[in-house]
Amino acid sequence: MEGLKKDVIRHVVSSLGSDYASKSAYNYYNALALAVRDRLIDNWIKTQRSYYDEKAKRVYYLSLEYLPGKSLMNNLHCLGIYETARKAMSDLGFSLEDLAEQEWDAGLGNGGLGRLASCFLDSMATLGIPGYGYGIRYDYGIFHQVIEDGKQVEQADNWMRVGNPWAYERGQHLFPVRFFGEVKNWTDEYGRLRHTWTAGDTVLAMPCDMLVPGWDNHHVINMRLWSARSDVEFDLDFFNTGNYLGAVEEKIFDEKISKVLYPSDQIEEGRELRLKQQYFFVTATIQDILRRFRKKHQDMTELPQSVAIQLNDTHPAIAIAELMRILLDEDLLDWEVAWDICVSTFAYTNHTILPEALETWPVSLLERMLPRHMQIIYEINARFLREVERVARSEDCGQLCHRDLDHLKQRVSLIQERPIKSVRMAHLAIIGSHSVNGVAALHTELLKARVFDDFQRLYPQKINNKTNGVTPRRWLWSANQPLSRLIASHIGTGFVRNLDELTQLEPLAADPAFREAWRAAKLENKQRLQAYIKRKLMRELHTEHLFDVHIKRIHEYKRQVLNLLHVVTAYNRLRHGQAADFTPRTVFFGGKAAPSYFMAKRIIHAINAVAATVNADSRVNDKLQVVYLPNYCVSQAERVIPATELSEQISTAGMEASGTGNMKFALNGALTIGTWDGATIEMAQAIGPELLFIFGMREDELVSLRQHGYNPMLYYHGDEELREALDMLRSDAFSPGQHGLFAPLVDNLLHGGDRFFVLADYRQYLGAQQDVGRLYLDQEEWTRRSILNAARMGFFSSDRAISQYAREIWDVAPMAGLQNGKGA
Ligand code: CBF
Repeated sequence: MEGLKKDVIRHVVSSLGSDYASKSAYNYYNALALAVRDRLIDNWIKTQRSYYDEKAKRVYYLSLEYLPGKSLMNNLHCLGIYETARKAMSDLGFSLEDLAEQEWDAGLGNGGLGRLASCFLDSMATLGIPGYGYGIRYDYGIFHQVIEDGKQVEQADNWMRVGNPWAYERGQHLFPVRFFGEVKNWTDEYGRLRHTWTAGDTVLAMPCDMLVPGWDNHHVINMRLWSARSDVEFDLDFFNTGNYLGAVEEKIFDEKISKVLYPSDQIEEGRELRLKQQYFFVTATIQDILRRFRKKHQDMTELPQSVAIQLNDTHPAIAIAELMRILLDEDLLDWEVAWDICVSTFAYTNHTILPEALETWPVSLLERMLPRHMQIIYEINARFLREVERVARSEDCGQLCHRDLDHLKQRVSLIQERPIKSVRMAHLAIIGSHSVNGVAALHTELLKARVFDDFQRLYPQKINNKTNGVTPRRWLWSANQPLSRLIASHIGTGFVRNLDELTQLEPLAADPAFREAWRAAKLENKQRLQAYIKRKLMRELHTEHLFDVHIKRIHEYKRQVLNLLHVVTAYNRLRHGQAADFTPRTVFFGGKAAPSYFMAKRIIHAINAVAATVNADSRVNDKLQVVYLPNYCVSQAERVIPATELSEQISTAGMEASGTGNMKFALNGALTIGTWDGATIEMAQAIGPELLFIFGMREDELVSLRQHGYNPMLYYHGDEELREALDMLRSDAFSPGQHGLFAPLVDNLLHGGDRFFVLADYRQYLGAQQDVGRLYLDQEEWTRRSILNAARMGFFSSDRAISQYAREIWDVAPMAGLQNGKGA
């Protein structure tokens, strides 16, 4: 402890240039972070060296998004120095919790996809997999959300302003990134046509490394994020003519590439700068991977034995064309050889079946920005379509393909002709990878049967499932110390590394003393949340209420509106005196809407309007409260999830690829009210469906309902309570003086086809909520179920997911000496 104290003081003085006697929490947080980083870097160097020494096959995880959140507490726990740090900082006059508050939440992603990437890096580090995360160091992460007059207002997330004590910026290792220009053809000595791309513009990519430690194993992996740097500091012509601003203009223009994260989740905006970001990130990464590979290898055909590249969605899919370009134009390999290398190296994860999220790029844009890549894509397509024809004519594919060959070719082509001629990035990713995986069982089945059914027929082995998982280090141990300590006192700490050990809790569910202790831990978390809400929102929570939580991105398919209709109905019953048996509850909502997503923003507004009305109504507000949590982010989730009793996972069946919030809640003992969707299905199967509140129509039932003509008006006319709730929303009951403010929401349901079947599931949802309320009154039974939920969540660890990727896709093994959690 004395050593850590000394290091902290030294950093306050020599790294931060401050007086240690002036007790600034900000300085002490930074100094502590630097002292922790000192303790990581030796192991990081040893880890990286061991990969070379052992010629380990490496895994590169390419993701345009990460959501690491805050690092301090997690890193202290991984290093096993949490208690030491707590005491050391207390001796220096600080509470560790207060210092941790100083850290900026690193929000380099939109939601589930980015957070999954961060969980996966944590698991690779803990399992000793030689892994690297690659991404972009955005200067501005996901916007900061404030709620003003009930509406979402976006503010810039200037997280770099205060520096980042965790990162190493490596300004001496810059990689060139080229755009535009032209392609010249030439003939090599064997008479083969060759191509050289001379680019118009060049930007530089600078690596910023963030260290990701494993749990108690001395294994530290790297998350390398690229930051754009101009290759011209000043344009001297401008400078000499006295135009100082002109001189820096080009620099600013170049560095714009890594300025800001695109804040849309599952909606593609197709902006030129976004494509630039993708290629910038991809080419720097591929150059770095090949640089490392070439240190030990000359023969490029050995690449797939040494390197596995996982594409996190299609955002980095241009990497396939980029690797082909390098192998063809720089290494001068033949097409077939280069293509085999690519397909054996790449694997692709799909995270959504929503059509609006499947990326396409206009051919005209690609031809201009990346002319050589567009040529390569055309060539990949031509060869692929010839192969399709061959397979379709063969017996293997059966009559189905053959009969309809032209249509089949149009459907699977990399190029879509309408509405504008574009490249389908998912098709590029499928063709260029040896594995395509979905992220939950139902999602994968839908990929095979609907979204990529043609590809499933063409490549029956390619599409596979890897159900998502979450890291128990952050989402149980670090986020929920009261519960973790209780668990550890009964079954030891092995569960942090091997989540299956939680099954040992099962017999304890029958023990009244353990149940009481479990409830006490939950209450402690609820009180912690109560204090936080008081500080942030100046609101008093009732901790005896059922805490019912719906936090995630705001999206129509996630159906926050269905929850809102339940709230309005409960409000009506209470004020009409029809709810004598109502179980008091506080309903929490939280989440960001894409700034350009009109309907999602209006949903936020409606939730806040309903909240204002309900909370101000003294007839009901001791029984029903509604809280909107502004600026939902990783660190907020870490506070809210441990305090949650009811987890809302109510997306339209078939629409949520997996969900990972659902896993975090159950792991922390919340009961789930949910639909038969995403990984919630597998959770219900693992836990026992009777221990969750499952309701609503299943995916195939919805398909048939749609086919037979779904008419939302029938539900409206047939259900008095539903009609009352919708009419109130449409009128100005929640928006006094602003008649029709929420009419777009209601019209969308009644006259817009209710694409996500909110009305179809309303009545069943109400029934399930009634079951929830009833069960909550029986605290012993509620607690028993809560314990069993957590106890059966072992499968949903990201360690299990990563082990499956390693074995079944990447063919990599953990580093020797680390497999049993022993440090190398
Ligand atoms: O697979 C991780 C998550 O990705 C999404 O968030 C996404 O961005 N496509 C999905 O919506 C989630 O279902 C999924 O858990």
